[in-house]
Amino acid sequence: MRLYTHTDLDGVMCAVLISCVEEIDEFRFVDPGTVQAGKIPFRKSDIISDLPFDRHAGMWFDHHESSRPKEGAAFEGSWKLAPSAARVVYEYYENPYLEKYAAAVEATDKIDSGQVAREEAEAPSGWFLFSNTLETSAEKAEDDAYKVHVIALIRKNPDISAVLSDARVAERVKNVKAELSKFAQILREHTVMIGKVAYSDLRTRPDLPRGNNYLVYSLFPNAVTSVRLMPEKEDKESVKLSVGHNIYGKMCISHERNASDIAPGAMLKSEFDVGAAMKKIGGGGHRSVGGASVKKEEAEAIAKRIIDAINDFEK
Ligand SMILES: [Mn+2]
Repeated sequence: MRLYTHTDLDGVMCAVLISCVEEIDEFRFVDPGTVQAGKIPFRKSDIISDLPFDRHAGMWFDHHESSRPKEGAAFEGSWKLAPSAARVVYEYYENPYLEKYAAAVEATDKIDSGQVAREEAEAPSGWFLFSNTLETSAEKAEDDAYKVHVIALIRKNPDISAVLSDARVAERVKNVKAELSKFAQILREHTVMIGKVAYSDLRTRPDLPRGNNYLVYSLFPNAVTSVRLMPEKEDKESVKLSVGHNIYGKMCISHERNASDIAPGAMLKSEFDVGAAMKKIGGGGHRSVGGASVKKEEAEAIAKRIIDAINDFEK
């Protein structure tokens, strides 16, 4: 059997769990878009995890709202609205043998649902640090081989300090840390606060090292929202616009804004609808995070308009 799984930590953890229970001969790491495009000739002996559904495969595990199956849809496997697909797999098999992976699944839940502490964003450790080693600027084949290696490693011993002390993992950890500190420095140099928005113009930095999306809120804790311009890798005539609300803002519903459980002065999570704003300019996303690809010459004006709209909304 072949397992098609996502390229991130959740995909890797699904592979760990499924390969303990099923006879998996081969792992393939793909992006959701590739499955959606119908480009993969799935067989009945294939399993899919943390990726969209394909009726040709034999079994499917997922947790994304966008893949929610229709009421009464028949398929082997499981879909649940859970913090991670690994959690869906774990609960589906209910196998005592998998219990030793409980802590790893819990860590995957947190990371896959974006619950990353402020300190972790700046100085990653444990499972979050490990998750950052999975996708690098290396060739895909090299990343894939690394994933196969760590799947075997975690299967043998899911203790994160043991995983991090493996030589191949440690090598990548060193690079991740170096890239993150370079990224932090560039972010500081190219970000300004405009009202309540942290605006990062990274268009002149095609050499941008890998970082993470949480770091900006750690460096600019007063930002309600971040707006970022970045060079588009494939299309030199376009610029990537990303908008996201501060993930450390307190969640609350409008009419509960004065609720007593929210400390005075605590930052509230913005309710400005990012996805809707991005849709208007040809992009998309969720309520709290989204993006669009915009023409190079219009990028700055569009970014400024969005920033004004957010600041107006926040008043
Ligand atoms: Mn996932």
